[in-house]
This record gives sequence, C-alpha cells and structure tokens, in this order.
Amino acid sequence: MNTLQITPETKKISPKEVFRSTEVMVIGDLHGNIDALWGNLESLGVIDDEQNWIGGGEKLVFLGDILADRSSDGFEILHSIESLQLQGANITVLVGNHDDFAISFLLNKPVSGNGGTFLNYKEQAFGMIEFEKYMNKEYKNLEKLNREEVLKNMKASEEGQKTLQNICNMKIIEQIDDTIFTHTDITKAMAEMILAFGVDRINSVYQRGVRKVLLEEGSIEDLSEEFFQINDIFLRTGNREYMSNIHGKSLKEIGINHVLHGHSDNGGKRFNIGGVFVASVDHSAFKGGEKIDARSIGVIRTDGNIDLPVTDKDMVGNVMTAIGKAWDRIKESL
Ligand SMILES: [Mn+2]
Repeated sequence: MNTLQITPETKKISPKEVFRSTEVMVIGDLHGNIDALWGNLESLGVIDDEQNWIGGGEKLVFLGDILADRSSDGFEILHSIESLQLQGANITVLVGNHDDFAISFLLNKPVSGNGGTFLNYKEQAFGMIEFEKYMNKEYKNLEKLNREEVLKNMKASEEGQKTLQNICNMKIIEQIDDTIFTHTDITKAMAEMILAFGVDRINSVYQRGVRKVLLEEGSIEDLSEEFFQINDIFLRTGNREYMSNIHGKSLKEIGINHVLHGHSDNGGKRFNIGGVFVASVDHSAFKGGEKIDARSIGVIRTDGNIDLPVTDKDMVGNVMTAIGKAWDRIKESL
C-alpha cells in the first residue's frame, strides 16, 4: 500500500476533454445547522421556496461534517437530504471527522486517530444531544449516554432507523468524472490509499463495517483492519502530511484532475499539486449568515471549469480554473 502505482502508459486527460453529463455541485461543512443547509441549496438554485428539489439531474456532493457538534440539527439535515433524494436528487454525503465523533459513539470505538471516545469531545459536541431522545430516561449529562440503549432505541423507532440508514449511506470519498471529493485536505496517505485501493473499495469497506454494527447486530470486534486503516487515514486530523507533487502526478495518471474538499477554511486558496487542482469549499457554511463567506459552495461546470465563491481573503497558489458564469448565477441568488 505504500508504493505508488504509476502507470506511465495512461494518457493524461485535461479537464476540458472529460465528458460530463451534468454539472456537479458541492456544499461544505454544515455542522448541524439546518438553516445553513437551506441557505446553501438556495444559493445553488436547486430548491424552490418550499424547499423542494428543482435541480433536475444535477449531481450534488456534501463534503462532510454534518453531525455531532456546534448545532444540533444533524439528523434533521440527513433526513432532509434523503427527502431531496426521494424527489430525484443525485446526492452523495461524505463522512467528516466530526461525523466520526457520532459514528464512533454508535460503533463503540475510539474517535479516529485519537485514544479517546466521543466523551472527550463532549464540550464541543452539542450535536450529541440528538442522541438523548433515544435514552429511556431524561439525561442532562452526556456522559450518561448509554450506547447500547441509544442504538437499541434507534433501531426500534422509525425515525431512529431512518437516521441509522442515512448514516450507513455516507461515503468516505466520491469520484465523479475526473474529480475526487473528500472531507479533509488531501494527504499523502489518502492519495496512496486511493492509488492502491481505488475509491469503490474504500467506500465498500467503510460502509460494510458501519452497516454491520449499526444495522446487522455486529460489533466492533467484527470489523477488519482495513476498516480501521481507512478511518485513521481519512478521518484522523492530527499529524498530517499533505499530498506532494509526486502524488498529484500519480493521481493525474489515473485520470484525476481535481480534488475538492471541506474541513479547512483556507480563505479561498487553490493549489496546483503535481497538476491536480486542489481547493477547499469550506467557508464556515455552518454559520449560515447572509454574507458570501457564509456560503460554502462550488460548481464543476460541464466545460471543466470550477466555480468557487471567492471570499475577500487573499487568494494564494496557482489558480488553474476561471470563475465563470455559474458563479454569476450563484451571486444573484445570495
Ligand atoms: Mn472537519
């Protein structure tokens, strides 16, 4: 897994040469704020006044960090996304490190890359309050949350079951055409795992593991080493070594031209790493205010250009793509 798999015979394809059936839209970290969900969807022009999907066949990727902290509508956001999917929306929801707090609690495992459990995060984990309604008695203290009781009651209630299903559908990574979507900034280890495993295997190992415990009576002991490796590499946020040009070039060899992620508010910086365009879409979407900065959205246009809202912060790095017409449309709706 530590060796880069470079296939020199592969022809590099420029973003312009890729056939795209639709635009792909992205929304950054919502941190449990349902108003921010609607605000960002509105900015993208894919919902009407009654919050119905009007985006047709557009693809949409949520870049993770929906659950577990800062605000406590995480489950409602997942339910709302599901209802848009039932109206025909083609949506992917990624897992972020904050979602991992909540999922780790349900899996009965330590938070990824950290010896502690979710209880170590309780100070910031307002979203964990969402689990309290699945306790048999009213608890004022998150430390008293009993994982077995919560999971049992979630499985027994229609709403809880729906939430568990929504969680089981979350992915670690998405690839659409020549773009990869991740929650965090892309690291060397992430790039190496993508090159070695491929996107589908990463998702299937992760989703199978979560499903086994949340819906199929399995326990943490049943999960594979690969499952924990994926958790550690994609959801641990300390001690990270970022992707370098050599990894960018290798990704390019397998047809990846862009990486879009959430997690870090980089103030609109875009990077060219070995020919791969890398940018964060996160501008603290969870704040949900009316300013441009509070929108965390992007659009990959069918001509290969990527429109990302610019903030008033400095832009550093090699800007590879132009800000185009879709951004004008976004601006009008802000
Ligand atoms: Mn994050």
